[in-house]
Amino acid sequence: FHFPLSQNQYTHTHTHTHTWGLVDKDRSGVISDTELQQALSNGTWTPFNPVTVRSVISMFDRENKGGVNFSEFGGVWKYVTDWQNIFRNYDRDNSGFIDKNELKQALTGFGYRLSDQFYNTLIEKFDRQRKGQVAFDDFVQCCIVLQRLTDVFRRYDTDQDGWIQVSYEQYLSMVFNIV
Ligand SMILES: [Ca+2]
Ligand SMILES: [Ca+2]
Ligand SMILES: [Ca+2]
Repeated sequence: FHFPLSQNQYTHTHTHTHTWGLVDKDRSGVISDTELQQALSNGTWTPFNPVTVRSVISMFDRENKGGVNFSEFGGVWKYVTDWQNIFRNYDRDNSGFIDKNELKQALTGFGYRLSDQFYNTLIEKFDRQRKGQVAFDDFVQCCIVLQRLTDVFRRYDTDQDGWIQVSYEQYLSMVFNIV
């Protein structure tokens, strides 16, 4: 299973002084969700998905301060840039959106084995703009959620046969790990 990105890869990154100065608008020393959201573009005129912003910030925010400091921001920026490259790579027709077939190629490339029917479900769930395909921010959110759910599943699927049997309380714990 080869998922391309995990937050651990980004703990040691070089700093991005220039970008930092532009993004930390109120010069508080912490980049908030709103500041990061304003700095990011999904390639359309709609605001960047706030849920994706929250997911990314919380991945790098080590002290639970609701934002990232200068050194953590280096990781955030590299993470987003890497996703942009992946997105461009799989957006084969350069439409600025990932359609179902492109999503299939991307996720298959990451090691997921999912049915055609499930790709419809994914598009339906993450396509905020109702275009039948996903923009950059929604694509990233889709991948983050899939990875999170898969990680939890795999923790229970100790024999790795793709099946788990869980009790009611185990189920609740699983869900609590995710929500
Ligand atoms: Ca700030
Ligand atoms: Ca496309
Ligand atoms: Ca199993």
